[in-house]
Amino acid sequence: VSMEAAMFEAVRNGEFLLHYQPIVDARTRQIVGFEALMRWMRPEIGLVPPNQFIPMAEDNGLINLLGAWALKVACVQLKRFQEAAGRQLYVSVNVSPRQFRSDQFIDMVDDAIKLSGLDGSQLLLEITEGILMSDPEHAEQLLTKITGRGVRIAIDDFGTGYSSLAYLKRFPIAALKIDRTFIKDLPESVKDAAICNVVLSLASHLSLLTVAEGVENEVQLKFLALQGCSLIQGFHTGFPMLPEAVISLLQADA
Ligand code: G
Ligand code: G
Ligand code: MN
Ligand code: NA
Repeated sequence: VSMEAAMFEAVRNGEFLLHYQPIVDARTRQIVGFEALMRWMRPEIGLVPPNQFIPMAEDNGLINLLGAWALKVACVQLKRFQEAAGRQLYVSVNVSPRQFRSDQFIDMVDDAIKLSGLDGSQLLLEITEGILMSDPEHAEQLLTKITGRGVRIAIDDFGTGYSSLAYLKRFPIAALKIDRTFIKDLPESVKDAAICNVVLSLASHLSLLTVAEGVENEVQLKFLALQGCSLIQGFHTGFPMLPEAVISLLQADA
């Protein structure tokens, strides 16, 4: 069977799952939230990473179904995480271009919030610069609706797209996620250090949250914390993990 046929079958068989990667406060190192990351568990093959199926789901339209599912599951799961932690957390969910273009997207967000009973402010949606630039009029309208629910927007892979800084002025954005490519050679790389420094300064002046992605060691974390980065996500502070592992971690910590 083709990969595409296998995907449709997989949706029916419930073969998709979400891993959750901790996002921690750069100073206190306390977990403040999680990014939900989709995986496909194929029988007899194993775990398939998103870069091998998201582009296909984007092409064949399945991403709308998968995305709606991920949104609901992540919100419901966050409720359980909060119970384990005894405090408020947030969940960050990736939104693909096709989902963002869909007229049903705002209803999916509303459904996920209603079903989970979360406050809108506990959901953060990650979009890329390209999504904003391809149809700014639509983006502006949809983002106004989304942020009207209290839901926050983060720019994923910040600095890697083809866009101008003007969109930071135009759109209601709450957070910048600094792409891993700018983090991995810190602090030795003079260029990466300069880029991070400027992005963090820009974000601070615009009152935006910053999340450094792909932080893999203590030196990188210290460097970023010192430069004023608010939040850290990476293997150094937590791998993507199954919900049961998240709950154990939060209970041990509570
Ligand atoms: O976990 P991993 O590094 O393999 O994820 C790679 C990328 O796959 C993420 O950065 C994200 O852009 C994408 N991705 C992961 N989960 C989802 C999801 O639920 N929806 C969408 N649209 N993309 C996702
Ligand atoms: O596209 P997006 O930025 O959402 O991708 C997040 C991806 O990055 C996830 O697939 C996750 O598995 C991966 N990731 C998370 N932390 C690290 C890290 O510290 N190092 C590396 N190499 N990858 C990471
Ligand atoms: Mn992301
Ligand atoms: Na990213």
